[in-house]
Amino acid sequence: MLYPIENEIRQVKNLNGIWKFKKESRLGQGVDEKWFEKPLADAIEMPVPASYNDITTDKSLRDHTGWVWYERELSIPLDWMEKRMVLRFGSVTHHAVVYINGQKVTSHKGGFLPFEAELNGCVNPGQNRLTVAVSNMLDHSCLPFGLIQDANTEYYPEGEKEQIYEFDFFNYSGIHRPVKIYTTPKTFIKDVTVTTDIIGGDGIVNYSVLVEGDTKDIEITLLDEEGALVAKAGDMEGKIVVENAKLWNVRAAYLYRLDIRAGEDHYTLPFGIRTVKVTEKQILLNGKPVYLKGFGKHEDSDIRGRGLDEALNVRDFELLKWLGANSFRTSHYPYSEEIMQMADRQGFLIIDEVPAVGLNLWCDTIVFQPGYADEETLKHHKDVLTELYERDKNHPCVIMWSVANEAQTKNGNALEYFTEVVDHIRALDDTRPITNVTHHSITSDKVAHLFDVICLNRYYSWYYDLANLESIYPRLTKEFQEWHEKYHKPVMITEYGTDTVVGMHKLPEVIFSEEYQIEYYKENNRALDDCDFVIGEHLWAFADFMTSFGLRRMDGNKKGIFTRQRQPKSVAFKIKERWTEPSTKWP
Ligand code: BDP
Repeated sequence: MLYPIENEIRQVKNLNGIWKFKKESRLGQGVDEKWFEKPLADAIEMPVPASYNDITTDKSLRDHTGWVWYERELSIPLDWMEKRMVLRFGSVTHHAVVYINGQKVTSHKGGFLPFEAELNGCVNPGQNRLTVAVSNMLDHSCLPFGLIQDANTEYYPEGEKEQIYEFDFFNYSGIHRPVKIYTTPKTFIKDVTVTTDIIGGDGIVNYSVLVEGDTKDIEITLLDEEGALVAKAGDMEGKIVVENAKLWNVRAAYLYRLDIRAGEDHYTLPFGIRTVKVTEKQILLNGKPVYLKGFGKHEDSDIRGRGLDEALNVRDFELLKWLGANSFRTSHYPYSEEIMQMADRQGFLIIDEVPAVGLNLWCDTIVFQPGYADEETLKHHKDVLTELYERDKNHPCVIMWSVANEAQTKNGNALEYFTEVVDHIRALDDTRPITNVTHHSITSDKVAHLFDVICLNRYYSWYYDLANLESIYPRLTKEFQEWHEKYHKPVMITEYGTDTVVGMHKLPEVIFSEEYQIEYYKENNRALDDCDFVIGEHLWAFADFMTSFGLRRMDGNKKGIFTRQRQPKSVAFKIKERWTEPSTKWP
């Protein structure tokens, strides 16, 4: 799905800002009372994009399970009526039903990917009413996977639902990414796919353009970063050779542009020329080994929750560069398109993950039965992979797809389930490696052979063998060796960390202190340095983040190298040393 752009043909109108907002007080109230038919009564104000949970002082809204309603005026310029008009949501978490002037125009399931609706025939010139119903309920057919049950009526208001989920981040909800209307001509460029290869010093650019409507008239121009002409082509699909190509490299990005004119439409796509390959011990970018230094992250901050925040994103990238990081994983769901574009421009390598997080952990099995992951879950898993691929396929920053985080991959139908998942994504994209991030041991996991890289989350001396720092080195080296010897694939640590309370100092170190976090990483990194098949280290986590409330979570997860406000804990300076001064052995 193409990102909306503006040029002399296409226009974009941003609908971000303050919307009207109302929470249902019983499930189904909005539809029963037809809230979409007239302006929302007794509404409050709500910013878009943002999670709604932390904006007000209302506890029942923060913890709400069910539907909320958003509404705003939509003004359509008269001259747009002749064009094709598209309404586009960057993401709505997790379900959306969209109405214009009381008529349903589209719905979408899945909280982290964009969706669109054509507006022709649904809008009038001048003022219209846009209403969006949003639900945060997660059941077995959703990703993330969840269960919904009636809340205990003795202690909860009548009819209240309780959401059970098995992932360690707060279920932030709302309209999380920009809402836009854009125009195209009636015959329009619907899609563009670019893949690249390198032969000698030349870049090979394979492209295909999908046009909807009646035109054979197509002109493709390949431009370099300064806008100078590199090559021209005149077919809907083809191969362009870029002699002495400037490659897109880690932390040294170079973006060409494919400028497409089809009929009256015009679209420009930035892309990079690069290859990604995996050998038995390495991951190669443009034929050269790269060691991944970075994090598992979250889209998460004070007040706006998971809502897009450009200031925060720029700050995060500045901190990544300050540390000498070169990569991150979109744990545990696809991040905004704006983040992916920033990574393209700045040369960060991304492991792009779908929201299959905590899949069936509590059931301990995948059995294809109602209430467990079943055919509906699998279908949605494939749909989300398709949507992610269609959104992100042209981003050079995406070097690997991750199909799940800590899914149950040891019992029941796990092998059957994940074989289908892997076949699905491989059929869509044969240019990128695929991984599954696992917490399982080598003896319990049944699916590792399906993937190209073994990605392991490991918490020795934290969740296992707490406070036994001496156990880390022997356990990690032994275990990593075993994985590598069994599968002959590169291994990467995708999560390791300790909850650390900023400002808590203890000598000698004790758990939760800043000193413990330093000693913990020191021991782990010593082990990683002694395994030559390890292709990277992603610390858990980049910054502290909000979770659901529980005795193990004091105001969220504190495993950040930075605080939630993006200030460094002591360990950040050690990591910076490790990642920026390769000759300096830790510490
Ligand atoms: C891992 C999960 C991650 C958690 C982390 C933790 O993948 O989402 O936040 O543990 O407990 O198992 O901090």
